[in-house]
Amino acid sequence: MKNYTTSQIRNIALVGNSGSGKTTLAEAMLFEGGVIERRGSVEQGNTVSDYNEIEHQNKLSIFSSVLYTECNDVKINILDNPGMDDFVGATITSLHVADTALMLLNAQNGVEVGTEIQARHCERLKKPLILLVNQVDHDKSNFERTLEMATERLGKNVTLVQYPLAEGANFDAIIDVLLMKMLKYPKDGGKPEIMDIPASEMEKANALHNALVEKAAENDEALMELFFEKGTLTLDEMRDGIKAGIVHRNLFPVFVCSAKKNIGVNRVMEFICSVAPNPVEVSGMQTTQDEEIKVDANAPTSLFVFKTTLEPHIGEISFFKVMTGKVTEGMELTNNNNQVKERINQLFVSAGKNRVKVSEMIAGDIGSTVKLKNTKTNHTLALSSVNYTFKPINYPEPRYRVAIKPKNEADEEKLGDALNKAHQEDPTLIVEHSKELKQTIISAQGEYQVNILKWHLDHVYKIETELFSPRIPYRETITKVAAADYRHKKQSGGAGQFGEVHLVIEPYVEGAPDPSGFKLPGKEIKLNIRDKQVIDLAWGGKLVFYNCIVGGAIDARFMPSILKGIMEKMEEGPLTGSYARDIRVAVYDGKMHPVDSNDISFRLAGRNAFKEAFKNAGPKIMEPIYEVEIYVPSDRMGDVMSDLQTRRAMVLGMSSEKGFEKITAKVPLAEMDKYSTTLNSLTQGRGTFTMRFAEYAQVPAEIQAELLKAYEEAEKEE
Ligand SMILES: Nc1nc2c(ncn2[C@@H]2O[C@H](COP(=O)(O)OP(=O)(O)OP(=O)(O)O)[C@@H](O)[C@H]2O)c(=O)[nH]1
Ligand SMILES: [Mg+2]
Repeated sequence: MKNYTTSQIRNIALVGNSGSGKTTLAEAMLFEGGVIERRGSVEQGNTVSDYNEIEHQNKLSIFSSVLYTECNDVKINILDNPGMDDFVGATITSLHVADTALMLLNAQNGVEVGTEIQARHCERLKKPLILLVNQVDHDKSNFERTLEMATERLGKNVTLVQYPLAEGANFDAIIDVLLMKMLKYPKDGGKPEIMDIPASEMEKANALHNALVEKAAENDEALMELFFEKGTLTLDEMRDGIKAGIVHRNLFPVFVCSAKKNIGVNRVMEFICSVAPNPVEVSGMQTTQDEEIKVDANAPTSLFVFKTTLEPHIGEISFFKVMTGKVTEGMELTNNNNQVKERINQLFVSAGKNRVKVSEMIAGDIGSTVKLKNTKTNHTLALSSVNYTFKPINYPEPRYRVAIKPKNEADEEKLGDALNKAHQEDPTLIVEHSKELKQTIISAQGEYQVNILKWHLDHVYKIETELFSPRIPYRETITKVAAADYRHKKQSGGAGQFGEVHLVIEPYVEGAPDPSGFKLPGKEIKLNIRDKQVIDLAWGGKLVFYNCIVGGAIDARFMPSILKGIMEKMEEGPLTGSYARDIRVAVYDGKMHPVDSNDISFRLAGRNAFKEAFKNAGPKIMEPIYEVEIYVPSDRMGDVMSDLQTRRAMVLGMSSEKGFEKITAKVPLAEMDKYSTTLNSLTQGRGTFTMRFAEYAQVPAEIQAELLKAYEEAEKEE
């Protein structure tokens, strides 16, 4: 392979709804560029991009893949992504390093929910966008409607460059209003014959051409003046104007094709080469210091590692984008995230699982290397004169939780390892061993994603596992004042144990003054605060501990033991064993024994006094509440709303957004179990949602009763 300069590189991410034809298009692009000699198909499971067995079984993309092709002396790096929202992590990774997004619209369906979601990610990441209406050869193709929907969603920047002369089985010619030519394709696609536009289409083509000229001129004042002077622009002038429009997202040009029949693909590639921005012409990447680093071949070498995969027989492959300078075989670089030196022994250009060895790569290019020991996704590798570190890629919050355990306890460690690797490959799979819930919890984007993980555990790692509903991280607290005295006494031969603690507890309220005393039924307690400790609990909330002992009833050296005992009970709450929070405790009296009092006696006395008081202090269970944003197609709104009603949801708002309704609601985590699956079936896969933790709130009385009962039964079993 030849060495390319930065201006000869284009980095394109393929995005679009699942089934729009991204993988099929990538295959045609590789074929057109001469990288492969035969085009495979998704049906036959022999495309370059979908090379994993699990992708063949499912007949869709699950991982993103890095591919390349060539056209007019330009190297196009293609990042083919899964369209399914469960794998959105892959798409976000690719968008992060791509300079332009090529968004496929399925001419059968127009703008679909995946289109919608991915358009939003492109918007957020400010990625230039080229639109490609695919499947125009399909009998259900409806180009006009697709265009209308795209304009409705993306606005007036959507600008036609091409339209099909005929759709469906007769699709073999494209009117190109940038070239002002008709491209007529042979039966099996490939290179078109360039012809004059037929007279019958001339009026329409002229009108669209003028609209395109105007749009191109809009982005450049000099061009605008030229346009007013001459009434038109040359092809090169238009290309400059269109490029400026694309870079600033003021222009989303529309192309048409049939990826399957290889009609129109060649022309899109040519447009990418001649008009789409090269890596220097778009914004750079942010560092952890919020500095922007633009692609620059003349600066000292730095690379950003955006993805790692595990390949059988090879091990870990690290994919990177060269941000500055160039990388050469054998170069020694420093990992700026952990200061470890890494040697780049081999450099590869990838086309799916096929790799071509190269000796160097210039800024802007995308490549891979193997056997980096201490470098992971999101790390920066650079020459020692470079001191910045690139910001890690930001992924959406998880929306699906599940608990996992090995069927065979001996596999515990092996499972931990495998899950760790899975997280490396897909950062949206988050694994946590929760000490609190005593479960290993996987947080993910959806059930489908977890099923794919399970398949890998079964077939690749050969670990049998069980998935089940995860516990909810409840919290316990109190709602009123209560006191308790507890005497711990033990005399069984030898040394005895003795400790007595009198304490009073009340709810902690932010900003409330320290208590001076309490009037309780039949009892008045006066408090004389000698010491106060405010403890920020690791699980949220506070514990305030007052030492109010007078007259040496309990030695100061036993106060830490009492606090330790209370903390033990806070960690394993008296109601259901969940963490307790937001409580003030005042120890105001007690008794000691000159010989038998020791640490353990006071720990137990403190713990049991606290437990007793807690039970009389109007104890309440609190549950995590999430703020959920749901996007639903308008016609499914009713079903989604009635389902929410069964989930104790509090709807906060509703708004319409371009054919979709957005519902914002607060929903208890306990009611969100498998919500992504339910929403999928309620909307035939057209709905989507995000969720993030909002607050803890008291559970309703009937649910508290159920939880208490369940805990008692579980305790009995143990
Ligand atoms: N008729 C027709 N079918 C197409 C065309 N492009 C793709 N298909 C078919 O549509 C289906 C989905 O194509 P893929 O290329 O897997 O779509 P994708 O966008 O990669 O899908 P995901 O990987 O799930 O995101 C396959 O059966 C393809 O053969 C096309 O231009 N015309
Ligand atoms: Mg695909």
